Parts: sequence; structure tokens; C-alpha cells
Amino acid sequence: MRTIQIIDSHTAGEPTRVIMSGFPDLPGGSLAQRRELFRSSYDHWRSAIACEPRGSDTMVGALLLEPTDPRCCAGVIFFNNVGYLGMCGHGTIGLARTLAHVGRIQPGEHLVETPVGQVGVTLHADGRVSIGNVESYRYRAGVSVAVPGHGTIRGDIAWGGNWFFITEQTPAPLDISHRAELSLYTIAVQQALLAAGIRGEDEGVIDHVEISGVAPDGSGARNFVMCPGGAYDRSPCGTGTSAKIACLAADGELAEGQRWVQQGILGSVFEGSYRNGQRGVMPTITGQAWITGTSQLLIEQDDPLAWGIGGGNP
Ligand code: PYC
Repeated sequence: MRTIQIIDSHTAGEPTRVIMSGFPDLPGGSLAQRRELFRSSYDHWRSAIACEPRGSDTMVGALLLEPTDPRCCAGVIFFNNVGYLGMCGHGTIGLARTLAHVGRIQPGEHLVETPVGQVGVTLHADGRVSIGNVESYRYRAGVSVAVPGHGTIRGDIAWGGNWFFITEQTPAPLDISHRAELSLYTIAVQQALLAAGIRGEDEGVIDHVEISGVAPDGSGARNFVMCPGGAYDRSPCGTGTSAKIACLAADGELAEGQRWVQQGILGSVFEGSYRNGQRGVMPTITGQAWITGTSQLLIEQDDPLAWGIGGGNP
């Protein structure tokens, strides 16, 4: 029997499962190197934790690790039902809330190491968390892709810690009641980008598709973000909001320091702003997470689904 200690939270509706202990040792090296070791040797642990029957398509796991830089309070590798994320905005907010819950951080400024760089984390006294994300930038503007059943879709390709295709074209209002239609559409866009060989810089796979628009009641900017693995983000997506802010800045539509309020598909909100970066923008994204459970996952040796539905085997 294997035992894994976890703390679950949700950030604006999107779950984060922090792995506190019980995971095999991932020795030394940068977070990017340790993510490769995780991927090559322990991928069945990812599916055991994130996939059904213990997890779900929406679950984002956060493996807590010792940082290589002693100035950082933690290292983290984010993963989900199909693979690994570069950065994760809602997950970093959930991680900060979790570290505060167990008394490992206090209100104030902290640094967290991820496979794509260090991010700043400010834990506010009222429980909100601001993340100083990695530099975000628009890579290509106005890219067209032919999407079967939907015609030509135009959008921007931007980096916010993950690769995004951001379009304003939507088949339905950005309302949760249209989630099925919005999901089918954004998955079709994801597949069309892949099939057309349209990628981010350095051949980066564009695994997030973001519809950017307004809330049906006119209350502000709202998005719908499809993540890799077929589940839409219940939160406004921290890396997606960063990528959007980079595009707004590139278009001269958002000034340095100006506040951007981003609703997700549930109407829950992240606030963002940016400082100018070398290439793009340095976004700050603020949101709040709540603890939903502390528990142990058990993996029984004779369980035929020990390593998760759709997962690999040791
Ligand atoms: O908040 O950056 C984010 C995120 C990525 C995937 C799910 N959430």
C-alpha cells in the first residue's frame, strides 16, 4: 500500500491538489530537469493522482519540491490528467494558500521555482494572493487557422507560462450554460492548430485555447479557456490572463500599471496588471483560493486501476 498526503483547494472554481509527501524522490537538478524525470520515470504517479478514480479531468496536481535556489520558499511541478504544465496561475495561488494553511509561509513576499522560471508570490493579509508571473509576450498576431465545421478562425499566439491561441470568435455566449458547445469548439481549434503545424516559439505546442470576449450581462471581460486534456478552466486562468494582457499591451490597449479585471466562465475574477518587460510584459495576477480538503490517497497493489483510468503502468 502506498500513501500520498495531499491538500486540495480551489482557486476561483479550479481545483489544485498539492502533493505534500509520499511521492518518490526526484533527486537534484533544475525544476525543468526534474519535470523530465517525472515524465520519463514516474508518469504513472501523475495519472494515479490526477486521473479518475482519485482525480478528474479538471484536476491540476502540484508536486511540492525543494527549490534549487534557497531564496525560494518552494519548488513546484504542475501536472494534469494528460501531462505537464509549464506554469499554472490558479495552481500557484492554490499552492500559496496551501503553504499558508500549513504554516509554511506568512503574509508577505515569496518566490516559487517552476520549470519555466521563478515566480513571485505575495500572500496578502486578507488571504488574496498575487503572483508575479514569468515574462509574457505575444509571439504572432492575427494567425488564421481553418477549423473543420467552424471556418477560418483568427487569433493571436501568446506565451503566459503556457502557449495560448487567443481568439475573439465564439460560437456561443461566454456563459457556463454553453460549456458543451464552447468546449467542442475550442478542442476543434486545438486540433486544427496541431494539424496545421501552427506552434509557439521553439516549436512549443499550443495546448491552451482561449476565447476572449465579454460577459453576456455586460459586466466585463470574460474568457473561456480550454486546457490540454479536454477540460475547460473553471477559473479565469492565470497564465491565460497573462497571455491576454501581453496581447492588450502589444496592441496599446492596456497601459503599464493599468488594472485589468478578467472574469472566467463562472464569472469568478482575477485582477491583472503589468510592468514592461524586456520582450513583453511582467504580469501580476491576483486571485483567491480556498482549502477544500486534506487527505491521504492510497494506492493498493492489487487494484487493477491503481495508476488511474487511462494512465500508464509502472
Ligand atoms: O491558471 O494558469 C492557469 C491554468 C492553466 C491551466 C489551468 N489553469
